Amino acid sequence: GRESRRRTTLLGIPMDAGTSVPGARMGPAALRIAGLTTLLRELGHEVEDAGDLPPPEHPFVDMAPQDVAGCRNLEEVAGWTQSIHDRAHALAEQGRLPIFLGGDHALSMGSVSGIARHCKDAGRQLAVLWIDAHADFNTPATTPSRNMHGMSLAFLSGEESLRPLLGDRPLVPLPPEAIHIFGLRSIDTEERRQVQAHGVRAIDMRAIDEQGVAALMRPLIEQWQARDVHLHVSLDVDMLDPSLAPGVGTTVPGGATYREAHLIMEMLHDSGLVGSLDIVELNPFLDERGRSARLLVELVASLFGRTVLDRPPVRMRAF
Ligand code: 5AB
Ligand code: MN
Ligand code: MN
Ligand code: MN
Repeated sequence: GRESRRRTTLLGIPMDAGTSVPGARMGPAALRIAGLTTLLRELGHEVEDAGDLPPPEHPFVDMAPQDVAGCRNLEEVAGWTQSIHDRAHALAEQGRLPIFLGGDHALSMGSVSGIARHCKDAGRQLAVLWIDAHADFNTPATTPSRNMHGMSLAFLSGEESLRPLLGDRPLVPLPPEAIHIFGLRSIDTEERRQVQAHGVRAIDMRAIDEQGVAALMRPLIEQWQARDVHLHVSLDVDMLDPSLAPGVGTTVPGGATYREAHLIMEMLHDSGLVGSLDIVELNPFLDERGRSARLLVELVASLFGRTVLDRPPVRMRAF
């Protein structure tokens, strides 16, 4: 059986300051309406719903003027980053499994940095699986859009120009080997240089087409298990094909199929390594009759142990 009960906390992050298309602020409500809490409880997990994080104060951000110009809604994003970071760090310290309900992908600057800080304190290695059509590795100098949801991974990798977003909180930068992008199919020219220069691993859609999800996920999971990492999964809805999940601002054709997406989640569940999760970029204002929200909730079910048939028990561990 899979009675492994996780102590989860849902935290809504109703932000869309990281984008130029509003609507992702409605994401947490849509995920709740689609039945996320009930479903996790039905799977046997403890669920605490911490509600939505309130919109933060806008702090002063001590960033170089030429970089400020590249960042839309800079102070707002910095405020969110700092308050999300504090909550993420606290939840990790309490041994909870936080599920961050976005909200746009800029929220991961706060969630992952907070988790990274806790992992460092606790002497755990952190690995991040960035499931996304995009690399989110732009900087204020390279961004074609000024949208900060396209910069989160660069920030988390220690990009200096973005460092002021966290104010005086300590930043624990992720080493390149801690990051895997999965599902990549849209990358900007300068961004691609950055990803390659940093040595961040990316599994693109062509690799998924040629080798399949299972063959690509297996070695990653084995490598993470060997190091007993805390795995943070950052799920950007746009990794899915837009025909399945139209409720996103940045659709890119050629995304994951329904079964590919579920298989990723099922394998991650069986790994027993997942310690925190972001569900980001859902824009209910652009959705069709709640389809995208419902699909996401189904995917979370697979990530938290729903199976078609019984399978042998899997290894589980505490936070
Ligand atoms: B998302 C683009 N690279 O920087 C940019 O949805 C798109 O969090 C970023 O992955 C997409 O504006 C950000 C063109
Ligand atoms: Mn993203
Ligand atoms: Mn700590
Ligand atoms: Mn994306």
